[in-house]
Amino acid sequence: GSALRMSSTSQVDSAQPTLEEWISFAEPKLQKTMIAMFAACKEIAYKIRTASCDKMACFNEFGDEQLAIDVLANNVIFENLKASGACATASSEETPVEDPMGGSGYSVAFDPLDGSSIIDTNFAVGTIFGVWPGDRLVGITGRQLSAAGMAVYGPRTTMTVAIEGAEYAHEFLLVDDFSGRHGQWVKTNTFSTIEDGKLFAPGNLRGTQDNPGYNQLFNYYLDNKYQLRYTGGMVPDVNQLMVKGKGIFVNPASPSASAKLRVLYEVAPIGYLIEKAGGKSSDGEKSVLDIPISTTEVRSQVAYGAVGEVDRFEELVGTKMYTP
Ligand code: P6P
Repeated sequence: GSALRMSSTSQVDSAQPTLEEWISFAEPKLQKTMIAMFAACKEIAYKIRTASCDKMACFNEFGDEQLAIDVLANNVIFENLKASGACATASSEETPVEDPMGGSGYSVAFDPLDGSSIIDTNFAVGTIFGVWPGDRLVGITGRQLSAAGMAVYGPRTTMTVAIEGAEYAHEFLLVDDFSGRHGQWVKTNTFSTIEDGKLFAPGNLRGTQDNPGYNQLFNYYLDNKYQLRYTGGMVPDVNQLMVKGKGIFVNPASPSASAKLRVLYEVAPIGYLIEKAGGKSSDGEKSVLDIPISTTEVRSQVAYGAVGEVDRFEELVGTKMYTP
């Protein structure tokens, strides 16, 4: 079936619920945790647009040196989670230890600013987060996730989330048009299907040199005239699969390039979003939601996207060159 699509993201009308209206079905502490993450990402979106970042640091409109934008984003998220009262533990890819948040209910692992190496080129970057019940973030898997989300700081600021108790993934737009809904997160899309389709985002091209299976997969895409869409920022590169409702994103490991992406902070939360949006995730042999998160350091190769496309990844690339 075709993905459920609401009106285009450029128009916002009163029929579309705000985040607070939409999320009212969820368990109260999960609501608080999610609302805290949306509030943090709204603040990060503003800081990114107003800070002029050179390679080392950022300077605000008054020329005061700010913390490097990803450290700043890190702090904003910790502060909002502490203020929520619903968060027991939080852990950031920037500071990968489990920090007590003083609350109770859920624990949040996040990558505050994924793709900070492409901020200076003004490419879209994002925030990735996963919400687990309880107070620990190791000895878990993605199967236990209560919710996950990723904010996309592009020409528009959007947040794609999935949450237990609701089917599919859901996109919210941060309204920034000085209308009556300025500053509100408003629901703009529902993502329910990712079809086999000629769109691919191939990470880690070094892997094609010493991973015969990846070479075969890459040639399959070329021979079948797939559209290549890859920015080097996983958040927009994955978000396009749900918005377009087709395609595949791969970041394979190979002898010359070991697995790069962290399971706790990136791979599992995005795997949850993709599977709730009707797609498939894989580490070459199984869903990324089944990768044991024994430490904050666990990394994995990934493929996300349409079932048939990910099946092909498992068939051609699999785990021949990489032991999960
Ligand atoms: P490569 C960004 O640093 C990141 O973590 C992901 O956002 C992105 O998909 C990946 O690394 C890019 O890796 O090897 O293609 O540059």
